[in-house]
Amino acid sequence: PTIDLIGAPIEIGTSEPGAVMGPAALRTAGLTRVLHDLGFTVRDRGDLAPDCAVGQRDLPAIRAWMTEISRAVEMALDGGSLPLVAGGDHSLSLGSVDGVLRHCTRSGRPLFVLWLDAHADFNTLETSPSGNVHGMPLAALCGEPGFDALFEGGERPLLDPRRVHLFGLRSIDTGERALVTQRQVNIVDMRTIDEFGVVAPLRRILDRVAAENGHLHASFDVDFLDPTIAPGVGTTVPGGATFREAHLIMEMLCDSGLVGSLDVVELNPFLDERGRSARVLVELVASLFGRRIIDRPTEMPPLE
Ligand code: DIR
Ligand code: MN
Ligand code: MN
Ligand code: MN
Repeated sequence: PTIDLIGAPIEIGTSEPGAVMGPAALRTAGLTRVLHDLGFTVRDRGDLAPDCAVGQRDLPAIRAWMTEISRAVEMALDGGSLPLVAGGDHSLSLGSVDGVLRHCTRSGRPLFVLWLDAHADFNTLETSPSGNVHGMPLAALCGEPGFDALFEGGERPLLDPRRVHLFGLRSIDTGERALVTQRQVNIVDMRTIDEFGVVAPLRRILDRVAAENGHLHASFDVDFLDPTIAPGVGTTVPGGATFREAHLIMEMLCDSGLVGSLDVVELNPFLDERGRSARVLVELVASLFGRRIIDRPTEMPPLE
């Protein structure tokens, strides 16, 4: 199996500079080596560098980025590789999910998106209190109005909001809260995780994807994690997933064999503490791609 590592050092979508260093920090923390040691062929495609400014909140520049990211992801999938997009702020998922959508439209498989994030990222230009595009990618992908300027002309495939699963939600703006309800986005919020843990809700999602022979795209925002274990992100929200919860999610995703593409986004090394968050992310990615403590039967042995 081959993994295409695609660096997307983009911070146009956020007001907090530093995410541009994310791909470099993930490489420094050993991302490529860990995957290689797990038996994968890793093709590091380097960092994408579209011909535009790297500035912040620059809408025309976002379109150039999205086109590049989308093409790189679609090409990886068409060639049978699994694209791993290392960010970069979460606006990059506009491109990555667009690329996956184009691939899935051709292969005829339904696309499901697992959005591991403290936020819903379902703001529109109208509902957004911040104006930051990293809070908008899902709304844009699902075809909410106002985003056409961000995509190249012509038809673009849209994401079905009923196949989007938010996981770990604990911060949502008033306008996007109304919108996710209206669009029937699936939500496992932190309250649900507190009550039921991560296993039951995630199993339900995975069963659904498997039943429909879907492609699962996982989009991992660092702020899904609790800030005590991952401080290196611009928008920390207290009360996030623990290391054990996140780790178990990765192991379950691995066991499911359903994940066909992955984003790791919002790592801000400038805000990190000596690479801690980057190292946690590499550990989690390793678990998603098959690192385990010991091979064991999937069922617990019966207790005496
Ligand atoms: C907020 C923050 N909802 C916004 N979003 C973030 O600006 O739209 N997403 N940080 O990851
Ligand atoms: Mn495919
Ligand atoms: Mn996000
Ligand atoms: Mn977030």
